[in-house]
Amino acid sequence: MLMHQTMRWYGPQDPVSLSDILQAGCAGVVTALHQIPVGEVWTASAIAERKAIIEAAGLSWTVVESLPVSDDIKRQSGDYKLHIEKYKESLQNLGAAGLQVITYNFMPVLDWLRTNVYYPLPDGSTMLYFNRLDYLVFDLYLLGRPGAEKEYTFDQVSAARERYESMDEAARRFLFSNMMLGLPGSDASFTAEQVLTELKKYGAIDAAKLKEHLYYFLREVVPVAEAVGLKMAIHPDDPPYPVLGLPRIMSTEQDAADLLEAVPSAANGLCFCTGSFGARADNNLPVMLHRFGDSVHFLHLRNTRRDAEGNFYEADHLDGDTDMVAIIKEVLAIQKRRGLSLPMRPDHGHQMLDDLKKKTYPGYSAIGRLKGLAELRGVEYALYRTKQF
Ligand code: DNO
Repeated sequence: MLMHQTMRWYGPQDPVSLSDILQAGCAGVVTALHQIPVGEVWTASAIAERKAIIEAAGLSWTVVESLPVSDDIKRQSGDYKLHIEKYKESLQNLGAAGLQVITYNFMPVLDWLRTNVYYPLPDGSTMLYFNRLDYLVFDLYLLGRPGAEKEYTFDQVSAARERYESMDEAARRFLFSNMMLGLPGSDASFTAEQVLTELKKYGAIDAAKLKEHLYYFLREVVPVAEAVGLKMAIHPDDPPYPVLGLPRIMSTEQDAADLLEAVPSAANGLCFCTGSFGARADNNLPVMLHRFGDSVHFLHLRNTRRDAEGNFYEADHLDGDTDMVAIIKEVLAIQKRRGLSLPMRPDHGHQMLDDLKKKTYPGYSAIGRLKGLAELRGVEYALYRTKQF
């Protein structure tokens, strides 16, 4: 059994069309109703409308990415109980429409973080990059987060100061807007004050508390998912450690084990993102995939390369620190054991060739992702044909 190949599609306004995705060899897309505000119900009609567009293009839609969890739910503040009820209603509607997997994350305030989403490679293509020193510049000087300097060494703060002073206004603005891309619905329109206000709301919430909130949420929604035939798949933190003073609770093997133990159910599982978990040297990805194989409902396959300073960049899918061949071998073994095809997407891609003339969502180029997908499926096919799993 081979993986169910998909690409993420951001909806009708995505510059990468359904036909592009079909031509890349995908059988389906993963998508979300981004137009519905976080916390509101995904109605049966809105789901049916999106499904019809996808199916008319010859593709299927079985995986939602993401059904977002509101910050109220993450903090257990304000309307969180109402949001949970609405989440359940969305799950019921999605299950009734035949969807199978729901991806979500539990990262406070910000989703993924990069310091440069157009980092140039020597061959002229570009990729996503996280530079630790630029991150410090953002935290200390662009955001000016109160108390941040206490979290870094004297040398780190002076290096960041030096870097900040060497940057002109345009470079500072560029860094700020790149860091803001992981804010839901933002495109650099957030001010430092607004971000600080959001961060402050998590002041009293540490990792243990956030885990409690996650498990509370799951105890509420997992029975509904189970009843309507859906599987919940949490996306790991990206990068996989605390950022900007915020707790992060899905970064390590232990975090994943805790989640599965806290709410044991076939409907409670993981979106195994090799790129996110892989940005941390103490995560051994083939070992983790082997351990959690029965609870993996969705795969994001991409690769990162780290250095000793804590920087990482998004490498080619078969390059980088994660042994992708070992991962795909394990996926084949899981699929055989469970008798199913796991949905996967080649997560992120470089911007290359004609991608460079288009404005796509950072990481979601057509050709760059197609290259990644083609390499991954080549590996899978070769291992499958030669029965190496
Ligand atoms: C980044 C994505 C994440 C992911 C969410 C899931 O490219 O992998 O934004 O969709 O964290 O909720």
